[in-house]
Amino acid sequence: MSPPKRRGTAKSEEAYRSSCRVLPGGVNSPVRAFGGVGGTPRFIEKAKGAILTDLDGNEYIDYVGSWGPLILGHADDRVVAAVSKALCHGSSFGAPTVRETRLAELVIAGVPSIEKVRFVNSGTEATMSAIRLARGYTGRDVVIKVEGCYHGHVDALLVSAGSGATTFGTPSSPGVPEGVTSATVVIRFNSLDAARAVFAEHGDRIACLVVEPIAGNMGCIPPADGYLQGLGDLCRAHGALYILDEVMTGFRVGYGGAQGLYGLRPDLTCLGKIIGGGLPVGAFGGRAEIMDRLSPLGPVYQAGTLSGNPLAMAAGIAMLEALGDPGVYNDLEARSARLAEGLEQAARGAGVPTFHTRVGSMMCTFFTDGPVTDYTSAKRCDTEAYGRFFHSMLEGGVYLAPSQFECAFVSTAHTDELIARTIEAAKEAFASI
Ligand code: HOZ
Repeated sequence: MSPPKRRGTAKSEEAYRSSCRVLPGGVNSPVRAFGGVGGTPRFIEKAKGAILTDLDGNEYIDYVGSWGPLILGHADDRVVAAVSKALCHGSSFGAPTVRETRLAELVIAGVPSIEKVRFVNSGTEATMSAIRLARGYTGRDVVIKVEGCYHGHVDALLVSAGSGATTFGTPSSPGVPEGVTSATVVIRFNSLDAARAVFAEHGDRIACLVVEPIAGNMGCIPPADGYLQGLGDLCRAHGALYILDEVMTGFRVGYGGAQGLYGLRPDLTCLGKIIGGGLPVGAFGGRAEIMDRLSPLGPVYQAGTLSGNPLAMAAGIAMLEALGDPGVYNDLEARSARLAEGLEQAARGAGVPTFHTRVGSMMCTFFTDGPVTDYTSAKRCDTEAYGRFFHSMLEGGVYLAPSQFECAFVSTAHTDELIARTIEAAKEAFASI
């Protein structure tokens, strides 16, 4: 591949001016607006493999990968063929298809804690519905949420910690009624003591605890040894459901997700865009006895015209079939390790204080000397330094997340050459800040 083309940003700037006239903030999801790093978002024209091309014709090695799902890279031929074939037969029926059964079988085979699954359209829908199901199943209201974990824009989870460790949270966004978050308690990530305290005080009222097993929305923060097992034990001891939000980690850190990696057996699991090959999909699943409380078998209501959409199911089947080759994960691990080591050495070489985390093909460079183990330590990062690094990388043809508090994702399309080029760009970027 020839060096990334640099052609200015006039077309992206013009596109952004136009979009700002008709879309709030010019975007349909806030982080895309570059608010965390400054400057003008690049408008994407197309992508193939690991390369994004913007409207001006600039090419970037992409480590956002649509925020995680594109493990095979952009426009993977197998996924494109499956979606094209499905589209020729109709884009939506609002009636069952055998593709839904096939994708469910693949998900269940890959994630042993899931006996039955329901497909929805996004990770947000998955977590929202899993919480409703947990409340319906247990007949309890209280939800425990972990600080810094993000589960989509679900009202009950847009919540800031209360004044004490075991007090109920307060809304973190206008428009979320206090009545909704008043049944949510927020605890610190990686602190079993915090979880124990909440269960000790509210144990018989707790419907569920929801957590990202590897935090991916405050940068990438791995769980401390025994933390996730400890949360599961607490849930079991108090009759609460243990919900793992594997929207980012499912089929990413291994075919069995984080639960496969750490040997966990949650009651419910939320999955997202990965199982739709990058198309709009979410899913939640778990023990049959719990899932059967969903309508039409049970009383807990959940529905959607686009749920199990044929295009998304076709993409998901192609994706999971391709990921079924264990070689994929060995390959991803080797490439990701090379990149992470290269970035760490580049930062050290330039004398920039950073703390690096990685689990499989998701990773983060925190602009702090660390350690980063939870939301409080993540917030210590020098976000302005990250912004300078981000822009220097962009200029060098590398597209990172426009926020310090997101992960970098490696795909099978990131060749050795692209990784080497990324490390060279990082050396220059660290030196320049
Ligand atoms: N917060 C989302 C990623 N963790 C943003 C998704 C998007 O903007 O597409």
